[in-house]
Amino acid sequence: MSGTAQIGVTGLAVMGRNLARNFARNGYTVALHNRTAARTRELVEHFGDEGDFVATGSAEDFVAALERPRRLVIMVKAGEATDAVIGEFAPLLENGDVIIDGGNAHFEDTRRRERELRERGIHFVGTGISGGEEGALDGPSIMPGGSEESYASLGPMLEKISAKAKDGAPCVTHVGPDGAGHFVKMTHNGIEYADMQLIGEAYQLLRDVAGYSPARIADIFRTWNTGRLESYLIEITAEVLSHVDGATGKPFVDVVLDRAEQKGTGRWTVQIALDLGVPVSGIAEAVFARSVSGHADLRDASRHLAGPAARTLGEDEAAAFADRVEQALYASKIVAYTQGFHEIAAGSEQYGWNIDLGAVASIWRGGCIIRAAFLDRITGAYEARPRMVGLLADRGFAEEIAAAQDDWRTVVATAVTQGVPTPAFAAALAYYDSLRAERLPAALTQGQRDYFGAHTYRRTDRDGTFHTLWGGDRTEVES
Ligand code: 2AM
Repeated sequence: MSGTAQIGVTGLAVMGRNLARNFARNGYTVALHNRTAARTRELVEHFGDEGDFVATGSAEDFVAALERPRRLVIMVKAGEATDAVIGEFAPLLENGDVIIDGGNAHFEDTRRRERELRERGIHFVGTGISGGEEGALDGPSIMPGGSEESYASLGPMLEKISAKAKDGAPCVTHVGPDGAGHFVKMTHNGIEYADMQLIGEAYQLLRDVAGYSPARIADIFRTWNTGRLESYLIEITAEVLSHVDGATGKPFVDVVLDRAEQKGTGRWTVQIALDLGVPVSGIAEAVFARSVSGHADLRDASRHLAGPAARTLGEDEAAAFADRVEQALYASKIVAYTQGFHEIAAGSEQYGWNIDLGAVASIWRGGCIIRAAFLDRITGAYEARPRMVGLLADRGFAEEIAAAQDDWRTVVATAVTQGVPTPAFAAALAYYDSLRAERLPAALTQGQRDYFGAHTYRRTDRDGTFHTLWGGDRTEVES
């Protein structure tokens, strides 16, 4: 016999609870399950009036409560717990049932789980869910992987509970098979790391070079948020910078310990980029910047390492500099997204996912943290040229960067001469200049490799592989 619940959620900590409530508020009957029964009871006690819930105790009761094909969402901490829960439920499921993993799983784990369950006739949908607790409840950005067939049964429900972009479009798309959804969620977080680091560097420059107070910088971010930089992150930056600490009366940003963590997805984005050979220098610098911030031992050096003489700008100069920082931030942001989308394209190629990059940009417009106005432009650029390698191949973005580049260079140069660390701005600019360069010193690198290790080289003027007899008469031999 089949139950009546259209979806079930197991793992009812805050994310699972809110996702279950979101489904129920949208008219679905939701079966509930949690290892510890108290959480299930609490959900029904506090939110039972929000919709139709079927509270269950045992794994068997949970599975029995679901209509077929069963749709079962797992919301537990990514890693061993996910495997434990799959191991508990899979034996109770039947052909065509769907397990959805909404945790932040590594896409390789998702690929493995999908393969194992497919062999047993069960669909496994690794799903990126972005937007935190609030998003889970009110509408997240959802990045599901898995089979076409599973999306046909699950997609309409996800579309209902997802965030909606300003034009009303649901922030969910079937990203691609097996691990594609979790891969895209990982890269989304990597891009987010870069975005946040770039904003942090802009703030530091306005503080240390322009000499502005946090409150004044908050006003600048508010102004920027009315233009092309409009995004959730710029908006909340203004809120954080204008907040005054209740206990001390100081700017909040001055009383927060300046050590950031770098967990899971940001680090994975860089690790996988190295495996795929994709240059994500801006994202990598963002991860490293957090790492540096966390090394109290290294930063002890702040007591004895010398910097340049301080120089303060006049009022007019400072205002002009602030405008330049906006240009630098925008140009660097285009580079960060270029690098992130390149990684998605490379993953798609490597694993045969056939990911629609424009669709990915469009589902980040609501629910998640990125939520930037210029995502529409990215979607448009990929619609025009689906095979485009990087956003800089798009004429519109290239023109904007060209217009920004003088200010971008001035800002990076100023940061260097004034001793303000801006690793992500500088990495983004170096990336741009590398793409622009007609010749790169890789030619010299190849020469060195051939000299010390006979690694051979190719020539610009004819085909073939060559080696120079460096130890002998330095003639060239074809190899
Ligand atoms: P709990 O309430 O019984 O601790 C986040 O930790 C969620 O994942 C919680 O709902 C938690 O259940 C659940 N969870 C964590 N590890 C688990 C496991 N090994 N098996 C089942 N549920 C687990």
